[in-house]
Amino acid sequence: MRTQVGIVGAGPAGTMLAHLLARAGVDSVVIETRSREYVQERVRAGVLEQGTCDLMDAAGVGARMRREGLVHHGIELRFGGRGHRIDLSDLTGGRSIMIYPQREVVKDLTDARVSAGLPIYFEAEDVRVGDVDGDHPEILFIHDGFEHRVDCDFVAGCDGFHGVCREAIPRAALTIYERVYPFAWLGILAEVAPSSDELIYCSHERGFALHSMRSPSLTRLYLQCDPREAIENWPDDRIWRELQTRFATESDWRLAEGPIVQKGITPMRSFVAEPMRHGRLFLAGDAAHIVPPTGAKGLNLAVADVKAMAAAFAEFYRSGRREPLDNYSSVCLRRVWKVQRFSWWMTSMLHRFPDETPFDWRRQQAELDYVIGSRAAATSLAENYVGLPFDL
Ligand code: FAS
Ligand code: PHB
Repeated sequence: MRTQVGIVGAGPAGTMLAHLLARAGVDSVVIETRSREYVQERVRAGVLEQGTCDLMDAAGVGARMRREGLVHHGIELRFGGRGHRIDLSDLTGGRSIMIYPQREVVKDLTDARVSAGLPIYFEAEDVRVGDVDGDHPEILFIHDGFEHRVDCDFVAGCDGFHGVCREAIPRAALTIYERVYPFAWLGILAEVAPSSDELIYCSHERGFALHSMRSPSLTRLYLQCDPREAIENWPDDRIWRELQTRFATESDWRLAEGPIVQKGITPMRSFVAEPMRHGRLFLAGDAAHIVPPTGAKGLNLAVADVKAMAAAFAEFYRSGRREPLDNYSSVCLRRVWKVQRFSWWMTSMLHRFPDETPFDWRRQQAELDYVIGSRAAATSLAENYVGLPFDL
């Protein structure tokens, strides 16, 4: 088969790119290794930046998000047994965030793709990309036992950190920047109403903890743990005990507990592969970069990448201009590195590091105290958290 843009991966990056291209009249084919059910059930991100929500609206897929999502105008920083609200909307001229699970975003975009009868292949096997250096890139895969080849003008690598597209770029052509953190997040989904209306980022001497949510009846919680931890060592009662300890305040505030329906451990890293383009292969999202989830940026950064990529492809097919395509990597990386900085800063401020000294702990507490006491510092956190403008 032939198409203009072959898209590998049907996560947020791949499905958003396909949708934006379709609206611009650019043909694409999406190839995904997992089943539609798996991709739509995977528990991942939960926070959408204002810009992501605005793009969902503009792309005609925001209706359910607006109905079911939870708009938040602030977050709490909790340390020293006390909570301090950061008024995101007051500090950013009315911008906010939306709690709307990544899997719902992917479901909305996938439903739109399938409803439009546009090609998307789930459960593809042995996916390979070829001739990305040449003029005739192709994607090869097996589906329902048959070999398929997609001849394309361009390939979009939206296949995540463990995909095949970044690996198709000669190692000598890439510069890799990476920082692996000496801790991980143990995350749970609990069938209980959230204990707070907003997210709570908690710095505690035993480690970081985060209270988030998925709906008025589903709480999402994380606690910092050793990256070598096995989830089997964390029975439910141990998880709740540790969370209660870390979230405890001077008042009698307690975390509401309920049945844990999902638990897992996620490693933490900062990672960037430069450039995000090689020949006719363009990388987006986790295929090109990973941020520690402390800043709630992974999904939003993927969306920012494909917004730029879709515009560049649309301009190429409309006018033949190649400049936006040639500028794609540098345009994305300018935002990527600002988001890397913010995610690293939030992570470094809120987590305990095994090699830290008592000085580091006091410095971290002072940084938190500065953020809650300075409008300038709180504004810096807020404008990054709600999302930097796309056209920065
Ligand atoms: P994705 O990884 O989401 O999607 C890539 C897709 O490509 C997948 O569907 C995969 O099956 C498919 N694929 C892989 N190899 C392929 C191949 N060879 N051929 C075809 N398809 C292939 N971010 C946050 O902001 N907040 C969070 O709380 C958060 N939690 C996370 C928890 C976990 C366990 C993980 C792994 C990530 C988390 N993230 C979080 C980051 C996450 O949300 C990503 O940033 C986001 O999924 C990026 O989207 P994509 O770039 O589309 O990559
Ligand atoms: C989540 O709800 O999964 C979430 C929220 C904020 C973060 C990370 C994860 O910073």
